Amino acid sequence: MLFVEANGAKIPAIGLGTWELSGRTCARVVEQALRLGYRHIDTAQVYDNEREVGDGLRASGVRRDDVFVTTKVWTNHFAPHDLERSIKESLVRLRLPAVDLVLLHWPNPHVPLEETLGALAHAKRMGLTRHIGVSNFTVALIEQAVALSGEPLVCNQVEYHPYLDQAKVRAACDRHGMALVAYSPIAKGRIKSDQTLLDIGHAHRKTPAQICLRWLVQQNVSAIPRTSRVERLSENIEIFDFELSDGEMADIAALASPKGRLTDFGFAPKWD
Ligand code: 1BO
Repeated sequence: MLFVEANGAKIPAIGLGTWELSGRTCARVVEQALRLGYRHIDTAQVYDNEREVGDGLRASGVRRDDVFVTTKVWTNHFAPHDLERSIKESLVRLRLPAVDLVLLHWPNPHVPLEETLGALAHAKRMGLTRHIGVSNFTVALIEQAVALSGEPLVCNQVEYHPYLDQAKVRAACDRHGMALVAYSPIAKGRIKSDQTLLDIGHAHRKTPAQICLRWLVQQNVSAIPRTSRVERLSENIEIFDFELSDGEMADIAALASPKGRLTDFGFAPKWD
């Protein structure tokens, strides 16, 4: 497994996303993923599955220290005391003394960012998490966050796949030594019948999903594909035995379109 190194963190290049996984399915998929070699699991308070992620982690038999666990604080807990309390509640649900990374899940313009980041840095100093970061932040918000944070921010987790150009956000992350972690990296399955990805996949004997994930990892991005199907877990991790050429990388980047974003909400920031 390759790692993406960022401001002191070593983030496995492929992780398991757990958005929309719940109950026994979630615990089973997490357990299987870890047995197959995944070492990075991504959850969030709002996914309502931290308990099952913890169950899967324990059932896998994989040593806790060998797994990079991320959770995210929902925006209604951004007031300083709430933030600390809610991280402690996440740890109780996960049944872990600390996680590897805590992210602010989305920007919240109603709470001063300085206060939320102050509380997040404090949570890190208290040992509740080894690293801190943000998610769904735009370039302007990254700049503000970096200037305000008392501890290094190790990543910005955003939607990223071949249909969505994230060059500006990637450049901002690079400038500040932060990793970009890609959610929805296979565009919620929309890539399955993409002719460009099928053609490139044919040349490498790989599926379009594997081509997408390889394209991300080759940009030093960490990707967290989600699946509820155990058979897909192996497919998503078998991407370290081939390399895309510069031309193939460019052909995949050219698939981006202004309508490529799949996850948007009324509370989302004005995207770059
Ligand atoms: C509302 C959740 C978006 C992806 O983490």
